[in-house]
Amino acid sequence: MESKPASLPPLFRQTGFDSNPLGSLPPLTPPALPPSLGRPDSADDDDDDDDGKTKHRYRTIWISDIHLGTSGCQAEYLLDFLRHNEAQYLYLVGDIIDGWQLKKGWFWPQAHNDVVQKVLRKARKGTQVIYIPGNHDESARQFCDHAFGDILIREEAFHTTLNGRRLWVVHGDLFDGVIQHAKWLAYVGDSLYSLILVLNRWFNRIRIRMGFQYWSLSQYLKHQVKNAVNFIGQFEKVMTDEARRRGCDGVVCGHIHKAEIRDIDGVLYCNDGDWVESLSALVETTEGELKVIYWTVMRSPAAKRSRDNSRVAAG
Ligand SMILES: [Mn+2]
Repeated sequence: MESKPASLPPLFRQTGFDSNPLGSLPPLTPPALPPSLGRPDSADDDDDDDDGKTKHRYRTIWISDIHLGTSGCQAEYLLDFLRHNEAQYLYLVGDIIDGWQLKKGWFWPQAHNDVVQKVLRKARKGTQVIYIPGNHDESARQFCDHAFGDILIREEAFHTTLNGRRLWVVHGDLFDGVIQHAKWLAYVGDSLYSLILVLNRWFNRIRIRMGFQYWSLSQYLKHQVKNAVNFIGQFEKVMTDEARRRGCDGVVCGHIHKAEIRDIDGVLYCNDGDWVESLSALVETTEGELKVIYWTVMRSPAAKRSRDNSRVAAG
């Protein structure tokens, strides 16, 4: 049975799939991170000791589509996740800081800063952090193959799991262009869709008065929505085909904000989801098993405190 919702997956509204709507972003010096990041994060050290017992340990964690710098970013949940999960390898699979939005208007509450601090601190403490820029943080791509402190910046990476599976790690936006055209619909949300239904009635009333035939705007849009939903299937196919071409057993990507682990024609498709709505990560356990985890509940009072503080900062 088809269980796909009729409405467009919300993420399309978040990211769109524009190849480059703002043109090139101004170069950032130093690379891609706000200047306040240099300060010591001693406050953060305290949090860590709060609940050291509840930590989960993984071999690898992949997260992406955090969109720091936007109000949609669920930084407090991510912070809580980072506090309670450790790994030997941490991959940041693109759209970490949303340069597109920051360019339009600066939005940087404390919690967003804390996330960056937390990642830098993990890197310092021995986690191998690999940052693969996406389309919303594409200005960081100019620093590919450089290191930002302990963080390596790469356009793509290859990860070998404990049991020897070779995974191609990439954000995924570079393969949008191959796929489809109805990108404008990405911005159409549910409420806008309802508005369109109303407009459709008025539109046709006028058309008929002017002697034209009825033409369903809403039906046209529904058809476009179906194309957009279909986009996910095509995206998965293109990504796994590319992984195969690279001699890999699978791909790990983000970009479409839909966490998933699936075998597609013998190639493993893994998507680590996002931190705007699904609050998910992909992990490799210490036994080499891959799974998606959702972090939808805050675990500590410290996280709650930070959430309250960031509300003040944002408000
Ligand atoms: Mn993206």
